[in-house]
Amino acid sequence: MQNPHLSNTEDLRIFQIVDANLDRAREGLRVLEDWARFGLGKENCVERIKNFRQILGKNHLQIYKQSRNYIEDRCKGLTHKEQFKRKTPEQVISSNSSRVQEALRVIEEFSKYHNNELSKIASEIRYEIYTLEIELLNLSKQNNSMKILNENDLYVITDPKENLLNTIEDILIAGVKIIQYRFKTGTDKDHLEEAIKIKKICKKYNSLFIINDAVDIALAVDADGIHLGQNDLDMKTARRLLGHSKIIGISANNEIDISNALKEGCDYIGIGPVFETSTKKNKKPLGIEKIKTLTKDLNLPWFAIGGIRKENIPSLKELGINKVAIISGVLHSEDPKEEAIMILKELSHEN
Ligand code: TZP
Ligand code: MG
Repeated sequence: MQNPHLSNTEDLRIFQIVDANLDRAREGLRVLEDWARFGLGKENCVERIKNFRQILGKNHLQIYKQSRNYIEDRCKGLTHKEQFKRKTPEQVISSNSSRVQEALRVIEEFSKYHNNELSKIASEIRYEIYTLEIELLNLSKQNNSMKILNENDLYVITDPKENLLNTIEDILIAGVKIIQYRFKTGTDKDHLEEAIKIKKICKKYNSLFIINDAVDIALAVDADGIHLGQNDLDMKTARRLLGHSKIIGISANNEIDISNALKEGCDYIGIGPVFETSTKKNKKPLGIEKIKTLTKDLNLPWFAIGGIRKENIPSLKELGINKVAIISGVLHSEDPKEEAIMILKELSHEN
């Protein structure tokens, strides 16, 4: 433990550095832990962070704590203006992860010669924090998307039409917070270009931007998520490609589709068609009662879809179906903006 090459004052200075940085690392870890616990509800992350905190706590020896009072720290209380700029939980996660990483690096360097075990521990935890930071940021991003899905009842899906971009902007102005870009014909090149433009508009209105089917385009434009049908890429592959920051929605038509979607860890489900619809002519409508039965135990966001328009929303609401996904009922109405406003109003009525 003692290094014969260090004089007593040098010892104290080094112990003081280690002490300050153990405090720093433990405090930063506590911030990350509380976000993982209260912000994200991710038990696995909480346990990992707690474990790091405890290891550092156990290695926070008395000699370090006692060194605190010997040499005055003239920089105590100094702050940096960047500290006051942090607004979002993501910024807090990033800055506190850096704080922990930096503190651990300092511990690693300064304890190498008098406490090699602590130096190694600091190095190991530092590497783990790099991974954890990305995980927490991804989970936070997904959390934000889930919040929008949970809090909004109207999900509008696009269909090719003239002036699509203007229509989307009108719908967003009306207050729609979830847009899915859906295309069944055309070239990837055109879709990519259009997706970039739609994403930009969605961001402007703080709305969720989801892409139908095309995982490659979702990745290319950094969309918020993907929506997959039963014949598209499977959930597991999509998750592997997209990671945990994106949301994945699944189309379901029956009990088996729903139970598979849940098992595979989808984030929301679109269930239908409820009513007859020219957008999906080959699918037999399920009817409201069947939708109600299929969804009775669901506790993730789900949207009824198929043939829904302003006029039939009250019949859905009567049975407690409050979240809907619509294509033609908005996109191909005479005035999509006005229609979206009225549908939102209809959905918000207490029944
Ligand atoms: N999935 C089930 S029904 C449907 C999809 C994509 C079509 C919905 O379109 P519309 O025009 O709202 O009936
Ligand atoms: Mg599909």
